[in-house]
Formats: sequence, C-alpha cells, structure tokens
Amino acid sequence: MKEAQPRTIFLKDYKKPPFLIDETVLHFDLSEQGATVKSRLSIRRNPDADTAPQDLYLDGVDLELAAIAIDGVELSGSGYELIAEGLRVIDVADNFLLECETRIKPHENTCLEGLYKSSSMFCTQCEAEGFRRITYYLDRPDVMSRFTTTIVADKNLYPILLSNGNQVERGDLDADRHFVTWEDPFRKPCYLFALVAGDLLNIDDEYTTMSGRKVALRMFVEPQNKDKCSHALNSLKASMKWDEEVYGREYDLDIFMIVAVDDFNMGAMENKGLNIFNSSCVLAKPDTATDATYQRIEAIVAHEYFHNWSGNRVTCRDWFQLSLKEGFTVFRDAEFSADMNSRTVKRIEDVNLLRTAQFAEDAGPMSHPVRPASFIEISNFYTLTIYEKGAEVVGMIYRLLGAELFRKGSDLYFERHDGQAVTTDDFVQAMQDASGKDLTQFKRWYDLAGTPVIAVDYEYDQDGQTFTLKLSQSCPSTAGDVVEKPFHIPFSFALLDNNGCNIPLIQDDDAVFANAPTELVLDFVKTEQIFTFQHIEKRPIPSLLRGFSAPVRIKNTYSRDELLFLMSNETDGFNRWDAGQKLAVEIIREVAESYAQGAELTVDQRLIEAYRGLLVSESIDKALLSKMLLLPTESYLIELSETANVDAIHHARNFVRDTVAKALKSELLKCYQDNLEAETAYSADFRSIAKRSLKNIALGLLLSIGDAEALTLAETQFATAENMTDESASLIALVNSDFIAPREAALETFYAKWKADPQVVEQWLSIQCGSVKSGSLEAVKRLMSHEAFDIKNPNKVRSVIGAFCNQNIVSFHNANGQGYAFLADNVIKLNKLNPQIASRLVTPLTRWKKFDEQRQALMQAQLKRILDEENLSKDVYEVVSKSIK
Ligand code: B3K
Ligand code: ZN
Repeated sequence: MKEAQPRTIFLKDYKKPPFLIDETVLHFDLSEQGATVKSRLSIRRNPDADTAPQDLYLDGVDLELAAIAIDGVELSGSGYELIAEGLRVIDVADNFLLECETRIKPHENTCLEGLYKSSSMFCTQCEAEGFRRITYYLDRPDVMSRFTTTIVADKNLYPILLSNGNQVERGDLDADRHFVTWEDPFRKPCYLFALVAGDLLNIDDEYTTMSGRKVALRMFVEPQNKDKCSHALNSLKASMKWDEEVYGREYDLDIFMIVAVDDFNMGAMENKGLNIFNSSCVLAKPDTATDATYQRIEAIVAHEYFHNWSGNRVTCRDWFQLSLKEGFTVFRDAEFSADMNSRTVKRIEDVNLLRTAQFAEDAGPMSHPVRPASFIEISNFYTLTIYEKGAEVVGMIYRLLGAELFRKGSDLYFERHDGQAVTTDDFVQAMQDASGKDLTQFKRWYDLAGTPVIAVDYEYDQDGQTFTLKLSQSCPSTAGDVVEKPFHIPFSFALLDNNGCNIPLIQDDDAVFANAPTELVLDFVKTEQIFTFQHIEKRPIPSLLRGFSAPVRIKNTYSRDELLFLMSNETDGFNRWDAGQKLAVEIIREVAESYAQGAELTVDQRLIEAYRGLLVSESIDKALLSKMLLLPTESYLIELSETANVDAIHHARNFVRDTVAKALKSELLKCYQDNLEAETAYSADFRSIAKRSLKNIALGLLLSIGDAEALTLAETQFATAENMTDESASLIALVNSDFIAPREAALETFYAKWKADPQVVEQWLSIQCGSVKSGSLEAVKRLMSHEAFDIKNPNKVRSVIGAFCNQNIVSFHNANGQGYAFLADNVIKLNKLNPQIASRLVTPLTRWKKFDEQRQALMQAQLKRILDEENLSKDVYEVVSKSIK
C-alpha cells in the first residue's frame, strides 16, 4: 500500500505562532559516532497569537529524543508525545524553560539538510526546514530568537568550531577535546542558524565600514584551497562598499565568515555572520576557474552578503513570502554586478535566463506566482519564478519610481521592519508610502502565474506629424483561460530616426521641445492603451520595451529590414542585442521548416552581412559584440515553439552557425588574432573577459566547420593556456568538433592534469556530457562509473546527469526514449538519497507538452514510473504528480 498523499499547505491558513522562543541555548557534542544536541529554549505564549492551544507542538524530523524537561523537571511519558514529524508537549504554562536532548546521525545524512558531514567536516543547511533535523523547535521564520551555541569536538580532527555571531568563550576539555561558544546578538529565525566543524585554515582580511568600524573578514577552506580565496574576499569587500553607497546599509557584526564545502545542494547560504558556500561558487584562481565562474562568484558572494539586510535583519513571515528576500536580493545583486561590469551584458544574461527557463517554468505544470498560494514541499519553490521573476517585479517598481524614490522606499522598508518577519505586501506598502505612487494595481504581479503577452501596433501620420502607439495586453493563465485584469506594466519606449538618433518624445502639445525626454517609461495599465507623440517629422522606428523593462512576451512587430537596422543602430544595448536574436530566431526557424520538409537549406544572406558588419565594426563595444555573436540556444528555440521539433532545431541551428562561419572565416580568424593578447597577468575585469570571449567564440565557430588552421590554433591554445577560460574554451571547441582523435586526446590530457581538483573535474564532466559529440547516453553512463563521479555529491550529479538532460538536448530527447528512462532511473535512485536534488533533476521530463505525441507518451510513461515508486519523497511527489496529465 502506498502511504497517504502528502499534505498541501495554504497561505490562506497562515496563523501567527501561538508560542515564541526568546532565547535558544544550544550545546553540540560532535563525534564519529554521531552528535548529541542539547537545547534550552525560553518559551512564552505569543500575546498576539490567533489561537491559544493547551499544548506546544514542535517540529522534529529523524531525531532520537534522549531527554526532555520543563523548568528543570524531567517529563514523564504522559507529559509529551512523539508525533509524525514532531513532538507534542502536553498542557504547558505561559512561560517556561524547555530542555531537550536529541541524538542525530550526521554521517548518515545524505539529503544535506540539517547537520551533515561533507568530506571530513561537519556543516549545516537549515533553510528552509532543516533545523528540525537538528533539534525539536518552532521551525518557522516568524519565530525569531537569540542564539547561543556551544560546540564540543575532538581538538585534532576539528580544530575549527564555528557558529553565528561572535565567539565569546573557548577552552580545552579532557580527552583531547575542546569547546567554543558563539553568541549571536541579533534575533533570527532558526533557518539562519549555522554550525561548522573541521580542520580548516582561514584566510583573513578586514573591512572598515562607513561609520569607521573594523570588521574581520575570514574565509575558511580546506588547506589545499588556500590559494583560491582572494576573489571571493575582494568580491565581499566590493559588496560591503556597494551596499553602503547604494542602499546606505552597513554590516552589523564584528566578524563575517565564509566557509567552502564540497557537498551542498544549492549555491550558498546566507546564515547570519557565517555564510556557507558550495565550493564551486566561491573558490577560484585563474588556472582553475573560468571567467564565468569568476563572475558567478562575485554575484553569489554579493547576493549572500546583501541578504544580511534583505533577508536577515528583515526576514519573511512565512515561506510563501520567500520572494520578499530572494527577489529583492537578486535585484540587488544584479544591480551590483551591472555596476561592477557591463550593465548591458548583465541585462542580456539575466533576460536570456528569464526568457529561456523562467518563461518555460511559467508555462509548465509547476507554474506558480511570485507569492505562491500553496505548496507541498517548500524546497520545490526555490525557483526561477521566486528568484528571477521576483527580481523583475522589484525591478519594475524601481523603473516606475526611479532611483531616488526607490531608495526612499527601501530606507523606509528597512527602518520600519528592522528585526521583523514581514510580507511582500509590507515591502510594496513601504515603496508606496515613501514614493506617493499608487501601487495597488501593481500588486497583481505577485499573484500571477503565467507570462503576460503584449501586442504592439503603431501608426505614423505624416500630415499630422504624430506617432500613435497602441499597446494591448493579455495573459494566458496556466489553466488555459485568460486572466481578465490588466497589469501595471512599465513600458520603456523611445523613437529612433533613420540615423538611429533618439527623437524627443512630446506627448502634450504644450511641452517644451528642448526639454522633452528621449526615453519614457510608459505606465501601461489598461487592457488596451494608446500613446500619442507629437512633432515627429519623419517616419520613426519605435524602440520597444527597452532594457526589457517588464517580464512579458512581446509579439514581434518588426520586418527583417527593421531588425537589421536596429542591430546596427539601436542605442539601447539590450534592444540592439535582442534585434539580432529576433532575426536569428526567424532565420533558424525558416531553416528548421525546410529541414523538416526535406527541402534545400539556405540562410538569408542578410544575417551573414549583419554579422560581418558587427565583426568589422570599429565602434561596437566588445562586451556587447561577444553576446551578439551567439546564436539563440536550442533551449530558447524550444521554448518559443508550440511543438518543438528537436532534431530540426538542432540541425537548423548548426546549419546557420556553420554557414555564417564559412562565409566569415577570414573575419573570424582576424577576430581571433586581434583578441589574442600578449599574455599579461589574468584579470577578471569585464573588458578582458569580453576579449577572451570574442577570441574563443571565433575559435569555436572556426572549429565547428572543420577548419584545419583552427585545429592548430585550438591545440596550441589548449597546450599553452595560462588560464582556465582559454584552456576550457579550447577543450570545448575540440569536443564539439569532428576532429575525433584530437578531442579524445584533449579530454584525456585534461583529466590527467586536473583530476585532483574537484571544481575542474566538474567542468570536465559537464563539457563531455553537455555535448552531442562526446555525450552519447552510453558515454554518460560510462562516466557514472568513473572514479570522478559520486552520486552523493550534488555538483557531480549536476555535471553529469544535469548537463546531459538540459544541454545535450538531441541526445536526451532521442526518439528511442532511452534518455528519459535514464533520467527516471536516476531520479528514483536520488529520491532516497537526496530528495531535493532528485526533484530538481526531474524538471526536463515535466516539460513534455512541448514535444511531439510520441515523445510526450514516452516522457509521461517515465513520470508515471516514478510516481509508482514506494516511499516517494514529498519533493519528488509534488513535482511529478503535478506534471502528470
Ligand atoms: N537562501 C539560500 C537558499 C536556500 C535553499 C534551501 N533549499 C540561498 C540564497 O538564495 O541565497
Ligand atoms: Zn538568496
């Protein structure tokens, strides 16, 4: 018999906590046999509670209760009851001290939630509901408490013992053991609790805050990684400074610690004063980390640091409000990265992710609003919608208010809610109160599942010299019907003359021409709305939704010639790139259609000439050019299709790529040579990154057409590269080429050179598994028995299974269905070991609606097979059951 279906939790059922915990005193005794956790909780009834139950219910999972006492008196069996996932303490007073002793087994913890072991160290992950795997507690974010933590462990095995806040005491104990006590002066929910114990060394730095306080910055790593810390520490200092300058936010403790661990479900965690990072998101040196990794580290270090205010000082009332901290913090880290690097490139990367993956999520079975109304397992809601779309929603408020009023709004929000657990409504209210701008209609964004579609129509009247813009909005909801109410959409707009210059925008006849703006953020609030602009002397080209000012789909209104014009003349960098993407999408689709019909394939010469124009341009920014030379990905082309013909998309995209590369061979060779710098010390500044990127794009294109000269260039680059960006780019180019022997030789050499470095091995695995040339299903299966693979390590799972199913699209979607069965087998295996990873991994199968009927049936059959498993975790159950027709 299968167990009862897991329970759904609803936002509408939210009740204030009946009890509060003022003080939490924890004592951990760590050993090779397990851990003993003693807790002393000062509990009182919540005077504002909605209910006043007799009993106290505490959360607890996989705990062995060894002792329990109230106010120093041990409880007999009739005083409490062990219940499913918790503990009921019967008939409690208004104020009392609860003491519990629990035993846990970190060594056997493979779900990587709560307290677990990663190689030889102990570490924790408590968000969202991991603390209940450590001790019985009110494991909800609106219960905030002051924590004091003592850790006892063997002095030789675990010389470093860390927790949140400031270290207040340490000392030796008998039998080679020692202890350290930490005190966190800030009240916090237990999801921000952290503990680390290990044989680590620390790299130290210091930061002086804007008020002149010195903060110790300390990064803890395993000894072999001591030369991989400087980039993270520099990023941290830059983040601290940026948050002071842009948001007026200062750090609040005397020490800020970062720890790198190899086994981690996500990228990193913002525990108060003690951030824990996945090694792959924090460790870097030029010869082992690529430019992309350098940039990822900068962004994630900033993201976790920024949480200290947006998340920790002001936290979430409940998990439905997750985007309150995540959407806002992603917006903050994106602005930070934009300020540190190329703003246009950062926007292109973010929108690419949003349109490829978040739009797909929004159109799929797990579609949910930025503030979900219900969930079964909260871990499933750390999604692109909560993070990326949540950031877009905050970004729209920013665009509607402007920088100055937005800052007033954030100041008010932090001041009003410091030390509180609040809601997304509280955030919007602060923005509204500080700016005076009515955001009532805007709030609909928080409840929307699905992506609005904007249709654009325009007319130019030569005689009246007016330009009329007509915008219409609609929103297909996930249920297939149409959401009636219009959204408040900031629609950024400009008009270009035929030299590509911005034309003054005069909406009101009395406006003074000289002071007229050349770009406007239009308040688009109705289902249909007309905007008229006066004194337009010649027919202009409209520049629509500049910088992607709202997360919407926009119906393409441009002719190919207009797109070509915008590709070389648009003054908004994002829209310039987007014009190129739109043109390439149209042309690839045209080729795919011919391919599907068995017709002859040809590429519109205008696309080739446009790329030639970009390559020979003296004026174009290299960072933008490096993005413009990349064709839309297969995933994006699939997302745009009603029913995706995977093989046709793959072949058409390759055909367009190769046709362009053949036609522009000499320009590409010149681009390679021009950007081949005489080797100076590696720098991760965005200009150097752009140059390396251009060089490596050119190399990849030349190798894809089997150019012999390019093979020599790639082999030379591979042998002599002094940084991982160039080394791995030449490996990728070789792997994706038809030069079989050089590819195999390079893969072998690379592994032999780097096998001791887990971060590089992860790259080696994902390069192979993500490529159609080297990542056949058999090859991927073989890699799973390679010494480098470990199914218990999430990074390895992502590098092998994740890369195969998400990047190696034609192989995964092979019509024989074996790719689907392979994924299902591994989801079933991981369901037992690590449900969070299993439920993330299953995503590609849930997108069956996009494919032909035969594939749909095969994918659904695998989903059903998973659902039929005994003991399915809540995580996998929720995603799979919602995905089945
Ligand atoms: N807040 C964490 C994510 C925790 C994930 C829990 N399953 C990292 C971040 O967004 O900063
Ligand atoms: Zn976050």
